[in-house]
Amino acid sequence: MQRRQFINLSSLGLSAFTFSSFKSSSAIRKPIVISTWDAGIEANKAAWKVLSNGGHALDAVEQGVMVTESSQNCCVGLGANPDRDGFVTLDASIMDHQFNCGSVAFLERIKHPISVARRVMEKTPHVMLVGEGAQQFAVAEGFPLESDKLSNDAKKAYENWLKKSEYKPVINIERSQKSTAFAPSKLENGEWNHDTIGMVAMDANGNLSGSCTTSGQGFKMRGRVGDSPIIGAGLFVDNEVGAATATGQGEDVIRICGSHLVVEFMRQGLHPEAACKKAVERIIKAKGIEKSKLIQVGFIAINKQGEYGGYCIQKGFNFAVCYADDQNFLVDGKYIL
Ligand code: SD4
Repeated sequence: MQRRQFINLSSLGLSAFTFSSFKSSSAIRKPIVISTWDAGIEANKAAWKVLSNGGHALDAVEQGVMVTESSQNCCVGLGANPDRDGFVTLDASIMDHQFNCGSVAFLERIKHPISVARRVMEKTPHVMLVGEGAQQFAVAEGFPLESDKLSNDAKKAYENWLKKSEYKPVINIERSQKSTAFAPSKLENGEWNHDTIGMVAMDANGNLSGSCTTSGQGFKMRGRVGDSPIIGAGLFVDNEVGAATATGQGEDVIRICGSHLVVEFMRQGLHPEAACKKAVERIIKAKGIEKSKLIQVGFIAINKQGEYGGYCIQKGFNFAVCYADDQNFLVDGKYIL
């Protein structure tokens, strides 16, 4: 790191972090589910149904994000923006409390990649299937092959994008127009960029699980895979410690094995929010402040005490927290830059 950058980081207090600055959210709180962005509110409701009936965290995180995969107003699933060749390709991962995990990447024409990821975990000797092979497996497992037609919004966005064909991820695109002015999920010209939901939960038995599903970044290169299906990057669960998931610029999450790093920071005793903050700092340190200003990455995490937290590079990230029938609310992620 250059000296100037180091000085900047120091002046921002990045290297002077103290645990005491993070208050515990409460004593042991379970069940609990948290998920990225404001689409997380609806997803949490489905997850909470499972958790509040004594169900397993694994079922909760699958059913929770399936809501988002099906949603017409959210670009996680098949209605999302295509890659630059005009195809929607999906990535997803799931992990339980015993280090079992499964993922799919570069999957086309399947409505619920998260459920295919779970089947990979439960029915194959592998962790990850991609592309054609993942699709073949899904079809063999009874998942219907959906149309490859783009949704109306995505078609418009793609036609618009083709005019310049510039790959320019837009930060905080995931936030809905309703929630805040600074980050509309749909741009005025009808363009969508990328969208993801990551969810981590602890059930009444104290077991943790997590899920992450995405259409990846809009207008990406064909074959591009982000962090979401990469265990340790977009998602990680260690039932002794906690669980974490990531959103934002996947390449930068992969570079630092982000979600695994967050869990390891929690293992060292950090509160989930502090752990997320340190992982964000790691990205900024690696990338430098100026380049970091151009991207967004957000992490969320829970620990075995049912404490939760999130942190991001810059203003605009939020996450949904649910731990009771009448407690499902959005939290603005604290940010560094
Ligand atoms: C990716 N991390 O494919 C995902 C995108 C994302 O909110 O999280 N969008 O890089």
